[in-house]
Amino acid sequence: MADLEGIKTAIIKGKRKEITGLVQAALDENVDPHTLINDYMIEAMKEVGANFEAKKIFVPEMMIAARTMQTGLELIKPLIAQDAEASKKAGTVVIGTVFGDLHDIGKNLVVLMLESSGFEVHNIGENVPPEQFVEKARELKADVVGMSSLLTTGDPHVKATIEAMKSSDLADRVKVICGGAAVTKKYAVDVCGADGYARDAVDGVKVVQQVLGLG
Ligand code: B12
Repeated sequence: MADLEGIKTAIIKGKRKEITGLVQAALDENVDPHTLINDYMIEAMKEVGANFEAKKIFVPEMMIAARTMQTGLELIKPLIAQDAEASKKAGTVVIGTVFGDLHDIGKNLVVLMLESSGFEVHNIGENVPPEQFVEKARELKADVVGMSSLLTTGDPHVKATIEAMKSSDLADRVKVICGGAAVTKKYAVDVCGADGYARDAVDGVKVVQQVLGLG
């Protein structure tokens, strides 16, 4: 029987060699990939964050846990992405992590979910300055710009990025949405003037559809 708790533990403990076998066994037993990600893998990362906050672990352990998560996700990605090509394209989304922030796991999950929902997605990476969001949105003819922020020190960069988008020539035609553990709806939408906020990748797809007036 699939060892789902084992998957969670392997991520928390950073057992990168074990994760592949455990995830593959779960997939072989037809465990839903979304259940695996949402109920076990993301939950594991939350616990890693709590352990870091409680000073039970430090940056190196957090990094090993993140790599273990990514190794597991690589196996699952093709299953989630397989229907994507057929339905392209509901719109174009440019997405990146704000300046000063290197966290990419959550953003990459949002990319995956959007792609599998028929959007053309351009992942412009991490540590992205505000002006680069604007340039890329223009160059790639984005309908939506999404930014991810995991660090509370990133709040000014979230604000600056939204301001850069809203004061540019793209303001009328490109919607701006935010996500990531450091951002709240109140801050992103009410304070900074974003068009939308999503708490997770599934919600992210809904919010993109919503700001584009789709279904
Ligand atoms: C893994 C991790 C790391 C890894 C990152 C590896 C990587 N490749 O991403 C490493 C070790 C590098 C790291 C470094 C640091 N980290 Co760190 N990290 C984490 C940890 C444990 C998990 C993050 C994660 O991947 N979560 C899993 C994903 C799936 O969740 P998520 O990112 O929230 O994304 C979901 C939603 O938020 C949403 N979403 C995310 N982005 C977007 C974007 C859009 C557009 C939308 C719609 C939705 C959306 O959808 C996603 C999927 O559902 C968090 C703890 C936590 N609870 O978040 C700390 C955490 C974010 N890190 C923290 C800190 C302090 C740091 C460091 C400063 C530590 C240090 N002293 O060096 C550095 C900063 C480096 C930098 N400049 O960025 C703090 C931040 C505290 C704060 N209040 O600012 C946290 C909260 C830990 C803690 N509890 O103290 N970290």
